[in-house]
Amino acid sequence: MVAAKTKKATKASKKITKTTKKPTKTNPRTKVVCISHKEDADGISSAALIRQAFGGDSILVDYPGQMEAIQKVSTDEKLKSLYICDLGLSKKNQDEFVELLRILKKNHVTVTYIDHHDIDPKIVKDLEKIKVKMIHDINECTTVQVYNAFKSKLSDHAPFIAACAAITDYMEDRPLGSKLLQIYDRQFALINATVLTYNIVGHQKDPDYLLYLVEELAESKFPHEIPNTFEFAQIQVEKLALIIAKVKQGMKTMKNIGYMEIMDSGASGAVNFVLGLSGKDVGVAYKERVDHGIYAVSVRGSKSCKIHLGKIVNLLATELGGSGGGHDKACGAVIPKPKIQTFLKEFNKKLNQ
Ligand SMILES: [Mn+2]
Repeated sequence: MVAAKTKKATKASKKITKTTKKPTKTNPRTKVVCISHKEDADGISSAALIRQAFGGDSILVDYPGQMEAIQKVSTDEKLKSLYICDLGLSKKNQDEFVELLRILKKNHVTVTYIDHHDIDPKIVKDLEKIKVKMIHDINECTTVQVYNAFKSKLSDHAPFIAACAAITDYMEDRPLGSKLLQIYDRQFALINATVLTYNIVGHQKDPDYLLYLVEELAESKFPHEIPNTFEFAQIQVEKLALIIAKVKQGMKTMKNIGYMEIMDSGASGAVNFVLGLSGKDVGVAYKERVDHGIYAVSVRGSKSCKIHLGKIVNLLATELGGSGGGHDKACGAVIPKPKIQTFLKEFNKKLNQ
């Protein structure tokens, strides 16, 4: 519409006088893009609410893919406004993140970073200095923060999506998250959050389906209204039951951790079982990424674990030439293949304090 109007106007002005200068100075930047986390309901739901509020395109990435995605969109000359959601930073990528955003700001792109992962205070200062809009609270999940910041542009269905995201991030007991959950029947929200999560987890290799989920949620659909979600969730549940059996057989322990190498499912799907079945306060599951020469590591802490696991993992993974980080009781890392045993031993040691 806008383009057509401009064309018309140009034609009309040409008729009047040929010497009228072309409107070359008008800003060609019109595009809105949201880069969000693809691996869980908080990331997918954040992308959905941003889409509902501002339109535009969604790009879904995992932690290792986030820098490449930001780099790629920053070369888009049409980009006007970029939202980055639910993508925590680590020692390894935080400086590059600031640099990429600095370039975007120089190009007059509006950048909004919304997240709840632990962040280096120095990086917060750097981002504020270059005038990135920061919405950052480690006490509420990202979707709840997106909802809270932009609710005037969102439908009355949006709090439900935010409540589902809070549930799957274990943050439905926080001040804002719990208020949103209160609007709905708890069981109704739980089953929807769980079905959504199983559909996200089971479609990690199907980017089109994940984008379809973002669209459906942005159109105010409940997860249960999206075709075949329950059937798909049932298949996932059955797969998980098989993983439980395997963890019972293959899990090992050290003094402070239960751990297991996972061969035929995702590490993040198995790690809660490793934690629970080991009886330890910390569970570790790791899976080899054969082509990359690394292990993808998932770490979870029990309720009685008082150490901030994300901070320890960030430091240790960086020391070993990998990267990592996250929350106090749920975090992840990428560890070079030959260093995995060192990682386990050192991690176990650091938990002695
Ligand atoms: Mn999150």
